[in-house]
Amino acid sequence: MQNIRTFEWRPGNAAAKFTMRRRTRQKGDLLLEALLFDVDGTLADTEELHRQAFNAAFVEHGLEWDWGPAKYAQLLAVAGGKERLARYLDSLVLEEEERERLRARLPEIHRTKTRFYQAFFAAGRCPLRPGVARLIADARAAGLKLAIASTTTASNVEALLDATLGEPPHRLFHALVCGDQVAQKKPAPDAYRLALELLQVHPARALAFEDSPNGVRAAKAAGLAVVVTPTRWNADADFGDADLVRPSLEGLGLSELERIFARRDAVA
Ligand code: XBP
Ligand code: MG
Repeated sequence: MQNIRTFEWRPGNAAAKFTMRRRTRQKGDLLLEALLFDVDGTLADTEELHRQAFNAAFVEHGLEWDWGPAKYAQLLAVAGGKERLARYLDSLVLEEEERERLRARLPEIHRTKTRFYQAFFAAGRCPLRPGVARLIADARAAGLKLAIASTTTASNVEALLDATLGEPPHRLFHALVCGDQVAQKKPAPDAYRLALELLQVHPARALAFEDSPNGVRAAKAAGLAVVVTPTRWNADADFGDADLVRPSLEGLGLSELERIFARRDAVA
C-alpha cells in the first residue's frame, strides 16, 4: 500500500505551515485534489473579444487609438487590461500634460471596454474552448475542488460562465480569484496562492490550466503543475517548464492528469 501525503492547511497567512498527516492510500484515491483554471485564453479564446472591446471603447471616448492583432499580441505581455492601457499610454509620444490628462481617464476607458466586452459575450460571440465543459463536469463528479485564478474582472468571468454554461461562478467553482483581488497580477503567483488558500489545498495536490507564459510563470511560482493550451496569441511562445502542452483540453481525462501527478510524485 503506497502511503501518500495529505495536507491540512492551517489558514492564517500565506506562509501557513502545512500539517502533514500520513494515511494509507486507499484504492481509487486520486492524488489530485483540485483544478485551478485561468480564464482568458484557457476557458475560452477571449482575447480577440477583449481587443475589439478595447477598440470600441477608444472610439466611444474619441481616441484615435486602434489596437490591431499584431499590436495587441505585443500588449498581451502585460497582464491586466488597466495595466495594458497604462503601458500603451506610456509608449506614446505626447506632451506630459496630455499624457497625465489621458492617464486620469484610463479607469473610465477600461469600464467602457468592460461594458462592450460583456455585451459581446451576451451576444454569444465566444464559446468555451474544446474539452473545458467536460473536464469541469468530470472533476466535479469526481469530488475535486475547482477554482478560477484570473487577471480579468469577476464581472467578466460571470459574463463568460453565464453565456457559455448558464451558471454563475459559485455554482461551478469553489473559489474565484480575479483581477484586483490580489496585490500583484500574473506572472506573480498571488492569484494562485489565494485560490489554494481558499480551497485549503496544498499546491502539490493541485493542477493549473493556463494559456500564456505569464500564466505559466504565475502557477509555477505558486508551486503548481501546469497544463498549457496555447491559443493563436501565444502559439509561438516558449512554455519551457510546463508539465503538459497540448492544443486544447479536448479528450483530456482525469486519468491522464493523474499520470502527470504520479510522475511528479515519483520525482518528489
Ligand atoms: C488575461 C488578461 C486580462 C484580459 C483583459 O486574463 O490578462 O487582463 O486580457 O481583461 P487571464 P481585463 O489571467 O484570465 O488569462 O481588461 O478585464 O483585465
Ligand atoms: Mg489567460
